[in-house]
Amino acid sequence: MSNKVALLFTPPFPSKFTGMPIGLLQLATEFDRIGIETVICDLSSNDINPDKPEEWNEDVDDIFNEVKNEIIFIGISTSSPGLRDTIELAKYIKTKKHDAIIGVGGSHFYSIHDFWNDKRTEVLDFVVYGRHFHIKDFVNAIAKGIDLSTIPNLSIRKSDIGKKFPKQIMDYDVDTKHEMPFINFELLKDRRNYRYEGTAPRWASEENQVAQISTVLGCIFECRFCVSRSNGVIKYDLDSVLKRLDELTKQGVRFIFFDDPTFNLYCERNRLLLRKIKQLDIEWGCQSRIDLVDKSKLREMKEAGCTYIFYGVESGASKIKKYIGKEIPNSIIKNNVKMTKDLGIKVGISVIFGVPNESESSIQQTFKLINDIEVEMMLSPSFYAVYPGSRAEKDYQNERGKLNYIEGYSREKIWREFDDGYGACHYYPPEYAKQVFSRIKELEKGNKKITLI
Ligand code: B12
Ligand code: SF4
Repeated sequence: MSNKVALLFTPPFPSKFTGMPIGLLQLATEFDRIGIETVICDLSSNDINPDKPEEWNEDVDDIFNEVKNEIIFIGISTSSPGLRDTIELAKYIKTKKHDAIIGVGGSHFYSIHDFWNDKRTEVLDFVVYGRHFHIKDFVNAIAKGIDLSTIPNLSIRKSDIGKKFPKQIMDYDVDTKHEMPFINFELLKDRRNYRYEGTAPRWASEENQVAQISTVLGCIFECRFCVSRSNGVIKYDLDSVLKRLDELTKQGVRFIFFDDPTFNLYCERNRLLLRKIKQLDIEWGCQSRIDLVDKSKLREMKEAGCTYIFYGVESGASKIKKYIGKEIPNSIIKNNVKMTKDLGIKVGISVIFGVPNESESSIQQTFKLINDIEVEMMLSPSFYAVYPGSRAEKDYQNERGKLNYIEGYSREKIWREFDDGYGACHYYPPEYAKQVFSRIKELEKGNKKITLI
């Protein structure tokens, strides 16, 4: 190891789900590979209130007190709702280290290319656009002090706002073979926080044996609220995926969450993947579109060690399904949830409220669908959120004007009860969200088969 260190942060964010910061882990793995120490401070993984800086400043202080090596890089990874607190975090870091150069990347920048035009971003020094980013070249440039303007898809602030290197957005070449990068999960010091809301076996998280990977990035569907489509699809080359799975089990991993937007999409590839997973003697979970499973597929998944599937059900009302662009009939939903559970696989479903054309009747139809599913399942209520890059953003822009990417987002406590709630932009006020949530709690009380997550 050299005497240099890279500090990697996520902003404080009271997210309901404590997934791993995969982008940061990829960066850390590359720094580590060339002998540079890394410290990952995943403030999003703790249930920290961003509005109480004393709750997270202390964590940042500890890092600056403990780090002995020369800091050669400070980076923050953010989603759109985390942007405001990314700026707060960067400001705080600069009180600790005045000459810090802070770079940002992550999902917010999949579709935002005029980032510097906003004066509030002044505290940030460079930004990485999208996920088509050459990590190896970047890390090398940082280590050797090479001019970062040579790295594609990266934009650097010059001394004044507006004076910057021109953005260099490279389109993704669909024919390129994408090797799945190696991720060293051991660089994440404590994996106990990552329990996947009870879906990972407790022993696995307590013994740091959990991992989270995506074998495919992006999605071919285009549900109105979702940004997964906006940055193209990367299907990692299957041989490299299989190799990575071997390495993970050698690292001692015994539970994997496959965070592909929808795990069962590419049938033949998926079948080969399942065959491999079966040999590994691990438990795993995934998320999937519910119309992409059937009995034989579910059986294959179960036999390969699948213990949990999360389905995006969204609504029981056809007018909402039509609006969001996910028209899966209730009969398929009921049937496939039951089939999954009957095969011994735990089920979680997400339902979405606050869609612009929501009505009393559509809410009731969703509640009815939930009650009609006659098996135990976990229920994750979500609230229609407008994120950059989605079709919802275009609607919003036409109807209400441009999204305010930094301050236009909800901060009230009630939004934390929903996935895609806190920190997002909504069509409805928090009072409405409160009413909806109290009805969901009533539903839970009256239905012993559901557990809210
Ligand atoms: C894993 C995941 C999570 C995990 C971990 C998130 C994290 N911090 O990494 C958990 C479960 C915590 C999570 C939570 C949330 N998520 Co999420 N999540 C994902 C998921 C499934 C995969 C993301 C991923 O790891 N991609 C792979 C990595 C390699 O890509 P990447 O992070 O973009 O990193 C690349 C580059 O951006 C770059 N990079 C990234 N960070 C940095 C930093 C620096 C300094 C540099 C130089 C480069 C760099 O390097 C990487 C390699 O190219 C995506 C959906 C998808 N399949 O893409 C949604 C997604 C990113 N999540 C989303 C949302 C909305 C959320 C939540 C807001 C939900 C909620 N309300 O609670 C929270 C926000 C949490 C937060 N901290 O801000 C949206 C983001 C929309 C948006 N415009 O921001 C997505 C796209 C899902 C969707 N379809 O809408 N999420
Ligand atoms: S909601 Fe699911 S199916 Fe729809 S676009 Fe997003 S990832 Fe794809």
